Amino acid sequence: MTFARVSGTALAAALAGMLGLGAAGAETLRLSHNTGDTTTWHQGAEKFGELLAERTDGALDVRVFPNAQLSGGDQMRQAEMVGRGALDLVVTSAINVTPLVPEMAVFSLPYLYANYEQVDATTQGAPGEMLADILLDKGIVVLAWGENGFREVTNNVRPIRSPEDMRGLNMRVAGPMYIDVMNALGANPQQMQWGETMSALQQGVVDGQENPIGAVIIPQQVYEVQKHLTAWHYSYDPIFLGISKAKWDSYDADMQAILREAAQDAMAYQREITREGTAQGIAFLREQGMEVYEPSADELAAFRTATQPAFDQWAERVGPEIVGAFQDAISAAN
Ligand code: X2X
Repeated sequence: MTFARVSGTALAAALAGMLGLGAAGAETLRLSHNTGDTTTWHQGAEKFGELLAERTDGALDVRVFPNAQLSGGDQMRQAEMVGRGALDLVVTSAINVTPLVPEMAVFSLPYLYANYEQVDATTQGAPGEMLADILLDKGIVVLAWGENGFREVTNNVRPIRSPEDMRGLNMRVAGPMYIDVMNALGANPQQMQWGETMSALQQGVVDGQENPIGAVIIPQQVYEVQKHLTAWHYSYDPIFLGISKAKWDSYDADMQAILREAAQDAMAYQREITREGTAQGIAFLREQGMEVYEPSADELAAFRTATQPAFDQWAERVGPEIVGAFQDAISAAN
């Protein structure tokens, strides 16, 4: 019995196809993220691909898959998939990684941060490195930190001015820590994929949700289905651009340096456009007909007090060493 003869070139092309290599020997990496293709997450991911293609003369490029398509719509599964090499790259936010790495909840502890200087002192400094080290143990190399942002609450029932106003509201939340925060406020939290949230809001399955203005609320047009927004800044959520360690280890030091720099530049761009969108965001949302409430310092203090039990519970889960390192960097940045 004889096998059909295959030309060397055809065989190489077939192998290249199996390995994800393009015709010119270029490699296309797959990047998964869990928001729509209009968000700053997506823009940051696309920027990374552009910079990488440019700086490797086309040897490496990136295909971006939005809406958690590559993890069957499950936004929390992406990190685990990257960790075991089933995905090359991920852009996701810290809260989505908490089922795999509970310490990632540190960033989002209620009212941990008061401003962007404090944020940058942690995500762009040694505290961020502590988390990157833990993720490395799970097979994920963090290349750069970007921004989802300060999460603001929206709903269709009433303006939220005090913790009491949250009582009894059915709130969609992204992850486990927010369930405890919402419970502390007397709301009824329900964990749901972001991909299912817009229709749940539209149909009244839930009354409200919480997300950052510049990265998500505006680009995903949450204002079309929500009446009230309160800028309570109750929790900060960073994103990161990560690569599977298996993939990372397949490159030499020069290529790794290009990957890391392209990621750093892309996430710097992503943070910048997210902050710009957020700064202009409240005026824009009012133009769209939303009622936006900006709490006073005293009102913010009341929210902080009401969410303290969830802070304490999760600070314990994260551990004093990490929480302490974050708090020290935050005090130094004041
Ligand atoms: O699901 C959300 O709310 C989002 C998009 O902000 C996260 O990925 C945490």
